[in-house]
Amino acid sequence: MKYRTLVSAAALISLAFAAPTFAKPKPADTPAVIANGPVTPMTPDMMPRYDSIRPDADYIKRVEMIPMRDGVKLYTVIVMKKGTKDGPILLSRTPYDAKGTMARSASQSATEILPAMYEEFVNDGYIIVTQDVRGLHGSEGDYIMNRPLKGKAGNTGSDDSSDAYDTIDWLVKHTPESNGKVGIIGSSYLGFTSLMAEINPHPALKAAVPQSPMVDGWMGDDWFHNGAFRNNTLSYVAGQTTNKAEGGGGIPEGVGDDYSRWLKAGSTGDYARQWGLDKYPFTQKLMQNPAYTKFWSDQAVDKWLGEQPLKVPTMLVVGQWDQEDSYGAPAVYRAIEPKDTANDMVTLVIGPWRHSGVNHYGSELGNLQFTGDTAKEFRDKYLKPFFDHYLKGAPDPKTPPVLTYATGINQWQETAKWPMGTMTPLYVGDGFTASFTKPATAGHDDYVSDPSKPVPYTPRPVGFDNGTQWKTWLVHDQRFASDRPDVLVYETAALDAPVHIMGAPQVDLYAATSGTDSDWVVKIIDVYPNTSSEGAGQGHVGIEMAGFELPIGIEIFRGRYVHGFGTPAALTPGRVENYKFSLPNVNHVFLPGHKIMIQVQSSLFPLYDRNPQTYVDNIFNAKPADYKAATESVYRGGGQASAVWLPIVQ
Ligand code: PG9
Repeated sequence: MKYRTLVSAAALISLAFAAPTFAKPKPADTPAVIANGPVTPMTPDMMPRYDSIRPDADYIKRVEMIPMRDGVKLYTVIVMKKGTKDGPILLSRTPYDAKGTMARSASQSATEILPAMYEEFVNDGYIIVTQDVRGLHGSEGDYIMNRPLKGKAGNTGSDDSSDAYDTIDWLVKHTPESNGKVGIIGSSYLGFTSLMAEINPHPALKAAVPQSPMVDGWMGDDWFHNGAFRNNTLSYVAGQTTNKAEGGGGIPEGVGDDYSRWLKAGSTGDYARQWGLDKYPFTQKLMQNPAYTKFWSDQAVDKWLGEQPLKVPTMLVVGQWDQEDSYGAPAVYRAIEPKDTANDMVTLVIGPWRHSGVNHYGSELGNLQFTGDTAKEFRDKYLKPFFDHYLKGAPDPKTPPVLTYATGINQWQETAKWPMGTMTPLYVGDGFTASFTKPATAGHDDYVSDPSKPVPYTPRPVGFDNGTQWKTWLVHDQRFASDRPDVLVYETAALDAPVHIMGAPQVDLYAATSGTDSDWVVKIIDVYPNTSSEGAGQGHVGIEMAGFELPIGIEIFRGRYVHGFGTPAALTPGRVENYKFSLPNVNHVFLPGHKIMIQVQSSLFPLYDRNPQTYVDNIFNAKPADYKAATESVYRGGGQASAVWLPIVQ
């Protein structure tokens, strides 16, 4: 009423002051009004939801809040084809949004809403279940990054082991379409939750496939590698541990080259403070634990599994060029394989993949092309038969103890154990040669490592959020680094016979610095012949491979830990130290005509934080004045013969 009164008074006033008089609208101008028609009420128009699963959908989807033993309920999405019965359950437990994972597209087809890796399974009567881990997305409770096992690292409550147990218990009791058997699978963080389910496992858990699992975040999975910190993870922490209702997106840095942005920021702590990332509890834990403290050693999942009886058939999967978690699967394999006395419960798989590549399209990686979709080949020929046997009672597929894809000759190989081969030193020699013969003379080669001009880990512009660059940097041609004066390059003569390695090359570096701390980066590289004839039929793309420097392994080691990961100490300027560390596990054949190259440098930026090269208590908080150029010396021959020891089978 009030609104109408106001309007009529205003109308009268305006009419009184209006200059021209308006002609009365003729009847034809007036829109036709249906007299005496139904009066449509002005009621609210919002629908509570759209029922996206139509009657003709080929699947059913249920969303359950499954209660854990402490009362916390976890958001769980269950999808199966209509008509499923006696179906095995394939479970994944994720920090990356179960709801979104199980709705890849808006479709009436199960294979279109599910991640591609499930196609073979859901079409064969499997029940696909994905659950948000405690405290994230749809699940209740508080979130702790990689929540430690109860009784470890100060955790006195539930963990991903008991949450998996309670989830499986509920699923087998409340999913009438299931056959009561459960498998668990997942990559990266989901590899971690898969492993956690194997500790005090529920009796219905019959098989596990942890892929690129996060196992030891300091040694070599995600957060650090041998003590060097991985800068890209700070935005991950913000994305993962910001209240989901507030978005939790990436850091608002804008566009541009991460190399210059991080260099300008100073230390990693400076960068964190600049962007407010130091406020995040987990970032604070990272920065409070730069060394291998109990915070880290108490969370080493391989140690936990090594303390447990082996109860669940396990297939550990990792990519040969896994840029995020190359450490975990081989570490767990080393820990549990000795318990597999019949050699039929634990399998290690190393495929020609990037991180999580096993669940995607595996026919190529960067410039490399393989024999076909190696990921689907693996899923069809090995992964599904493995689950079918344990979850559906299918015949034993005789899954091999070790399955690796021999790059270079591009073929799957099954072996009884891992690693294979005989450790053989490839020495760095004078004249920047590399040879299996120990150098006759002793000496050293020097370079100046300047923290103001660190070696990029991939050609600039660097974009941590550039997915293609991030997924392929470990197979990027290393010629962008070879010509730098702060990269030492040693190479063999062209091989006259294949050199086949199956295992983890071991760095055996004798080096000194004029500073009081230093990082050492070592790469083993397959150098393609400088002709374009190489390529046809060898699984790579022709001319681009002429002279290509393909990394077969790259790793970093923070020098302060040379005498113990838990006991960092300043280096003595000029004193030669012996650095021993592992490169990733590989199956690779260096073909005749190729050369084997070793590169040595002291930074891999901005992926890894810069070492100021003067010893400070905590590099996260290094000051600008701490960053000093240093002369680095790599020793060869005599009693200090630097080498990379290769696991040669042929
Ligand atoms: N490997 C992924 C990751 C973990 C932590 C930091 C950055 C990346 C992952 O678990 O998905």
